[in-house]
Amino acid sequence: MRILALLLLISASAFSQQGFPFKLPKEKPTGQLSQSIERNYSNYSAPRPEDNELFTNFKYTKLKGLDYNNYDGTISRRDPSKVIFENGKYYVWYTKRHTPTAPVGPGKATATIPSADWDLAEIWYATSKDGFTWKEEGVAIPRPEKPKVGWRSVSTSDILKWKDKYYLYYQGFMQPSGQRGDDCPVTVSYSNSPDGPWTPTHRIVIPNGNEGEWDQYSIHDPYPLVYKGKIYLYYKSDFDGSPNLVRMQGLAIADNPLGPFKKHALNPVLASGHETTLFPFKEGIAAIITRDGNEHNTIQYAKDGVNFNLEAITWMLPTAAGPFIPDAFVGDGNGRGITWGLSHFANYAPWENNHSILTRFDCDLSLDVDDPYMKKTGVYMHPEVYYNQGLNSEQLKRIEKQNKVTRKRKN
Ligand code: AAL
Repeated sequence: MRILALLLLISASAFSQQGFPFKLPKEKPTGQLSQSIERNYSNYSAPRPEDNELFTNFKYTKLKGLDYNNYDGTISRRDPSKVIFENGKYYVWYTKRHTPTAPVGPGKATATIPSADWDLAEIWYATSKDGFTWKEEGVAIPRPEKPKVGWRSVSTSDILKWKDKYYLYYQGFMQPSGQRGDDCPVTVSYSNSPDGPWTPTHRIVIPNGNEGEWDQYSIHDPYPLVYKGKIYLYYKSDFDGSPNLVRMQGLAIADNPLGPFKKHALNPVLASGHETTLFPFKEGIAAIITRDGNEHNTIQYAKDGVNFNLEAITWMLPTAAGPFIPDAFVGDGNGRGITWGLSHFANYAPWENNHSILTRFDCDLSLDVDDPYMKKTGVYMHPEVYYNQGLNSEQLKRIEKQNKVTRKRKN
């Protein structure tokens, strides 16, 4: 009986005699743990962020070589593709808008004046020797004539290399963005060389969902990877119809780059995120989740490319990131991760000059790099960064109202 009691005591808590150990155990301690400690061991690949391969900070560097017309809003570059390395240099594709004015909203848009930052846009590309200085090479995908898919705008592209051919997937707008919503399907062009010429299919390759389905209006941010010998193309849709749209990501899988793509039965496979960035990691797929949903500002991982779990919480994540993924199209179940890429800063100027700029980001989400500067959890921000998130006039009014109530109560 006494032996049994002793055994029970030992199994109830491995550290009950001395309390939680001073040296953080590398493995989950046996015995009863608080929910937080339990989660720290069971939800994350390591109990310390420094050892968590999917935790990182992000560092940003201004790009050299791209001109923005004095940032007057007439030139915008945004939504970079993945970066690939071909012919001794890095390549990136992106949405470029070069219009007489900045966007004016759907009510005032015309055949030449854009409604949104990505309206009346084309897909351009640039190359670089070092990833910091970029040379704009020219247009890859111009807008086709009406009524072909993308006649109003082509935007938000991403690249796939498959059997020595190149495929650019992109959003094809048939109306100014914002007319009903940000509605479009996805189309594809292909080429024998990253320098083009590109042959448009003029076909919708990822169609909108049926009426009443979550992705009935928009297929955004097409993001192809090669995984398990197939093309895994992730995409976003915005839905729910409320002014605060819900954004989630789906997955469509194909054996052939021109389709047919079959939407996954478990769609949406990611409940959070916007312009989601994915890359092969170990035997699965990792995702950088920004902005939208309960799990924004996290990095997630799906061992099977479908069922994602939260692996790290971080901040200042790159918006619409297109990383350099050396093994994006290998699909051998041994993903090595990423260390840099391009992303964008939207709303770079006030509304009259509204446009976006491309930027470089660096990180350590790689199994082959160990950069301690990327693993710090306490990053210093100048107080001005906080004050820039100031209260608006409506909020100030609300506070004044509350003050009045409080003052009355005291009297
Ligand atoms: C971004 C992307 C898509 C949208 C628009 C341009 O947030 O999700 O590309 O259509 O904005």
